[in-house]
Amino acid sequence: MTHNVSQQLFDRAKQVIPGGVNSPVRAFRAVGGSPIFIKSAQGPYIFDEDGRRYIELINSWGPMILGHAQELIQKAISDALQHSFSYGAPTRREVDMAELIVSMVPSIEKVRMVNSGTEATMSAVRVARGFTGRDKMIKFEGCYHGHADSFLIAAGSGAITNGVPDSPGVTRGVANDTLTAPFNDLAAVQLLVEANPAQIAAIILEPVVGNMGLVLPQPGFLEGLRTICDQHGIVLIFDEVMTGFRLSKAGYQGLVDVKPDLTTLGKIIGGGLPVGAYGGRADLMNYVSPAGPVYQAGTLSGNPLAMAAGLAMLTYLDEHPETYTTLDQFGSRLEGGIRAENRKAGRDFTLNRIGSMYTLFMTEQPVTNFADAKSADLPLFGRYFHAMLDRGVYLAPSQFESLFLSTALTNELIDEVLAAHSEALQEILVAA
Ligand code: HOZ
Repeated sequence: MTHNVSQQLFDRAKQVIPGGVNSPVRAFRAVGGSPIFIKSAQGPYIFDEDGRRYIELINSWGPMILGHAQELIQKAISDALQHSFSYGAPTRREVDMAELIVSMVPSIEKVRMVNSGTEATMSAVRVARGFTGRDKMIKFEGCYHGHADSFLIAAGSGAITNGVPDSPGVTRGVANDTLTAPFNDLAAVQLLVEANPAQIAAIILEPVVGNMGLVLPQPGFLEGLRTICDQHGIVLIFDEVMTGFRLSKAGYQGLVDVKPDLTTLGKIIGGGLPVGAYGGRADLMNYVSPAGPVYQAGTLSGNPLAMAAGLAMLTYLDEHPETYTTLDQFGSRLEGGIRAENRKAGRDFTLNRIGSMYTLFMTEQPVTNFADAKSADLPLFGRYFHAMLDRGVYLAPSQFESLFLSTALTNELIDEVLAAHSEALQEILVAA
């Protein structure tokens, strides 16, 4: 299908923006073809520059839990807008926001606002290092924690999509301090900890991974990590940039009996505006400047527009727990329908889902870690992606991402997605 205006914009973009995009996955390299350029979005729909409408299953990669341009959030931003856009000084909303986050997420006793998930994760690890006086950290293959140097080792999301899980430009020294283990492999973590006695400051993970496609923790994995951290004085960091306030009002940690020491949050707490935060145990957070010696700062931190949007969003979620039931019902209807269509087509593709997040992997083997995720048939995924796009469904342009549902969907729209899936499957499997 041709997208003339998008193609013209992409041609112009490539002259002045590296690869024509401001974030690599958007370039469609993993699925072939040229990216569609977005003009606007409303509720469950997103519209491209060529005037086409799509059902939205990316939702700004997570934050649009209530759908696009939600009135409540629009109003909060427009009210805040009247009073200027940035002060670089403390405001009432930041206090309200911190109090709300602390009340919603039991493991967070103090919280610091930043501007992105990347800032949140790099700052959280710095706190862990400052607090423990140790240099090393353990991350998991295929987990993605933003693009700070120390995380670009065996990284997921755009890094794997574009084939650079270990980015050039990261010094050997930094890389040496990042140890990696396969996700869900407690024994591997234990070995790393024993081989590096009293040297590991932090273990960081997405407790539910969204960045190698959706991968769930196996029973006992998070509990085991908690025990190892307690035994060895290691700071356990949950990166809930994607799952925070999406899977429950306390994030994924609200659904399990494991509390991290620090939690990182991102775009969701800005209702889609550029925000991040890190928070956790007060003794750890009191290490952050100016309370303590670990430096971290930012003029735009706690930006009034972002705080207004985030406060409106989180207040709504706090007061409307039925949101999570609705999201899960949509997820369940979609999962049931996709599985049924797959069976009809004779291909039992793996579908991982929790609540409103899911990934359909183009493999029939279970996906519990990065190696499993990489066994997916990527060319087949590329054809599926385009077959869905042609039928008006906007999916993430990479196998190694999660999809996100919003409450703006309806059962009828889910059924439209299922009809598109059925046709897409026939098209790509006939061609295969
Ligand atoms: N790494 C992001 C999703 N996991 C992609 C962000 C974007 O391109 O907007």
